[in-house]
Amino acid sequence: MCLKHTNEKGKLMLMETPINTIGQFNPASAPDYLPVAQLRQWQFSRLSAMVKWAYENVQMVRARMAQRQMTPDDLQSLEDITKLPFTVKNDLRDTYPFGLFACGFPEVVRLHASSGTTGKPIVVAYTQQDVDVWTGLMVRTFAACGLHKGDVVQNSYGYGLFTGGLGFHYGAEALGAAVIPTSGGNTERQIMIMKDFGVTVICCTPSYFVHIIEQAGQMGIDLKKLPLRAGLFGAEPWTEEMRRHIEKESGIKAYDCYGLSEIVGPGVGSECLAQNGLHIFEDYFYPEIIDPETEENLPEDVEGELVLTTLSKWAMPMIRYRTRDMTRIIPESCPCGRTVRRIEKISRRSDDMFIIRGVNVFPSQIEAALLRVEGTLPHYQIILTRSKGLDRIEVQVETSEKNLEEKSKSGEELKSKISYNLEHILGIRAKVTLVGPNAIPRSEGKAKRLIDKRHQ
Ligand code: DLL
Repeated sequence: MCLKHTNEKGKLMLMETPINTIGQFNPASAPDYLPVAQLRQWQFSRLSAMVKWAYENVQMVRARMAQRQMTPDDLQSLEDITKLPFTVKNDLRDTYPFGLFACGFPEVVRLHASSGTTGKPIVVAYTQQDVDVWTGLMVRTFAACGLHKGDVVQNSYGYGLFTGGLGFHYGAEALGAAVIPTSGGNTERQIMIMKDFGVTVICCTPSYFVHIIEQAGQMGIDLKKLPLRAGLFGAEPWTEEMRRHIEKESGIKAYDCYGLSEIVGPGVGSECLAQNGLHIFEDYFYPEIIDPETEENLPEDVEGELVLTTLSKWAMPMIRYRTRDMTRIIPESCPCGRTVRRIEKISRRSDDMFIIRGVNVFPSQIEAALLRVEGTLPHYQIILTRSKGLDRIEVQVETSEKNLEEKSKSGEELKSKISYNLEHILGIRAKVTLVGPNAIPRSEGKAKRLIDKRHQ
């Protein structure tokens, strides 16, 4: 299945046979069903090549392995992966923008970006081969959820720097489906298109689909009467209760899809028709579960933080990336026959990142936005609510009594400066409320910045 390929720098790369020739995908022959022993062999040979590539081309990886007195030759088996150093989100921030790239232009043909922990985003890169592999992974995601050539896919994930839009788009086209690239927003128009174009599959965040359900109700449109039969939902945590609500109210099957920009975007893992855990496409991503405190590896079935290593990602290899997503590996085999292992639905994170309308937000970003504005006190609280299926964010900030006086010009100016900064840094609008000194409860330990009322 692999061809050897040498790039301009004379380095060895593994080339996969493309599986994304439009509409030619045969789900039964996907690596999802490889015998486990063969899968482990693939993983080991890809891991060895990937670590060598990263060691030779990414200064940070080389330095960290040197600290551990390691070279790629120390990897003698898959289990030896635990000897390798971790990578964390702040490594991407500290090397912003391109410090973790293993090759430059023209090999890099695509860039995406996602929220960092403060003002700057993190940047991720793809070679053409990486884009092709990603497309193949999305084809496998669609196939696992029962989609096929001829489906009409409305893609309401955001197009742009976010990986959701283009990731789902390329995959749907390669599957042989028709894609309608609606991107997010303008919900009435989305519903009109869904109805008039005979859409069979919707791809968006689960919270946005809940909003679509509500809006359709107000427009007098019964989604159950439309050809729509499946939704591929991800980019944020959602519960089994939410799945039941969606399926009951819209008459579709709701599938969970997982991924993150640092690793590839969507396409890291997906549910299958059994809707019981997400298969990780293990031939491309090696999963481990660790205790987030001790960093020790945990056995299958025990909940911990998911750590992923890319096994074929040439522009930006990721070695033992700490996702901060909490889950467990399900040890039982799946009735669908796939041999690639499943993780449980992701329920929470081990850090303070939250996701609102599909956008990742760290309280530290909000703090950075506030601190740029003179006249605010470093006391703030973030309140998340949900109304009519839409998430809303309010930032309460302490300021002086003077700014709170009725019709205070300085107060209004302050609010608009904060709103502008927040929108600029987060990319979403937040309601800003000014409160008086000491209005926000003080804490003796870690400040409680976030009050999430969305599930109340
Ligand atoms: O959210 C990629 C994606 C797009 C996945 C569309 C699925 C569908 P990021 O913006 O980098 O990438 O955010 C990644 O989102 O670490 C999780 O915390 C969260 N996340 C993604 N999918 C799920 C999911 C995309 N199915 C971060 N369930 C991840 C729970 C999810 N959390």
